[in-house]
Amino acid sequence: MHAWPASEVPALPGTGRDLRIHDTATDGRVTLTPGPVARIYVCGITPYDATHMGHAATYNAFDLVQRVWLDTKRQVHYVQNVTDVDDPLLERAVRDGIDWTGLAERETALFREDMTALRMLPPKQYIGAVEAIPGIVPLVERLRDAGAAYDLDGDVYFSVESDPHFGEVSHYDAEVMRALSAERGGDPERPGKKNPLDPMLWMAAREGEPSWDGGSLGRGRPGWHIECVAIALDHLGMGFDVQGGGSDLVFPHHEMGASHAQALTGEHPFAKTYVHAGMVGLDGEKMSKSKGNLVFVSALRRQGADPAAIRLALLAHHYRADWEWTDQVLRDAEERLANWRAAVSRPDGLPADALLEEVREALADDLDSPAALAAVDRWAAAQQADGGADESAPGLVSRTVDALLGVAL
Ligand code: 5CA
Ligand code: ZN
Repeated sequence: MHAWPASEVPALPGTGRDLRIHDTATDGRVTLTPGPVARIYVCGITPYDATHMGHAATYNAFDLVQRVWLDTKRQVHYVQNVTDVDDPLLERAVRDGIDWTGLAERETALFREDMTALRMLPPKQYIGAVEAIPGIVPLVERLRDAGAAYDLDGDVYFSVESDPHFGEVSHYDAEVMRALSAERGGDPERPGKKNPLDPMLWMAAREGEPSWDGGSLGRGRPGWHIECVAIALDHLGMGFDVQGGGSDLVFPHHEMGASHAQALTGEHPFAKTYVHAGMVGLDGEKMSKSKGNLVFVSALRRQGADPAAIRLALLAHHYRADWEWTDQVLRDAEERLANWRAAVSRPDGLPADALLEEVREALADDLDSPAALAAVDRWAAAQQADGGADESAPGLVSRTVDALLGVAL
């Protein structure tokens, strides 16, 4: 699959700081010190509906991670998937009486447009589950041959007991795992499984559903977690720097993915750091396609919202917080954007070198984007009140905001 066009990241004077970020697996803060090429995998959308503000908030968090890395003069190898075949997508296509491939293509195209408008950096590889199938099949065969997977009426399950590190991403107890597994695509009640938590690696072809040649596995389609593992191992390898997603992916998705990869390779860890963004809600509930309580990025754009304001609305919340979308959030962001634009449109201004360092420090401190916005607010207010004679200041502020926050003034 192709990704979307990259917006240019302006160069800034000096060098950024190493990112200190919350790691789910150790439940503590770690300082990331990747090599010259930082490696990140972020779980992509299941394209059966348009990008909502919750998705956008999660992708914004991982865009900031990359911007901090770029500012430390590292390159970034970013990989993202598209879950373009899965139960919810197939169910939606049946409900709406449309072809599932057309639905996936349409929503993925809209996602690309939204990401471009929001100036999210594109992944180097953007890979669909369907195109990953030829790489997934041999991995499942290997797991089965190693005794880490077993057959149940033609479906193939992963045995969580095959990974001694199982549980070390989420640290949830068995009861919580069981409840989350049932809620998020697992089938803990199915009889015949070795462990109720065991997730499916390969689903035998079902009547009326798409299926692919699975070699010795028979016709079928891949499970969800092995999809991301196959793509990440193919392009990034074991021990990449960050796996990212929303907090709803901690269990089972990222726990199971880590165990699949660790059982496959005998190496640990799959990702060095697991980073999770909070959930965006609407009217007291998590925004989700299945609940239908959604505010779409594309709808806001159609209504005339400036993408830069949408992005500022995301940045006004700390990435780990759970927060609620309201119309006021966008109005506040629009006001902030207008203030910033007015401040940088003056021909000269207050020196901004200290501001650059404040923004750098705020982002390095667990991506504290609200603190970064507050620093720019202070500069803009002082600039409007007193002005200054530094001709390079407005340009430096624009470049800082563009390079580090992805906002074009
Ligand atoms: N295709 C899988 C990942 S492999 C998936 O979870 N797709 S998704 O479309 O449901 O979500 C895409 C990304 O947005 C995931 O990282 C998910 O954690 C995140 N996300 C979904 N809903 C919200 C929300 N309400 N708030 C914040 N992030 C969300
Ligand atoms: Zn994933």
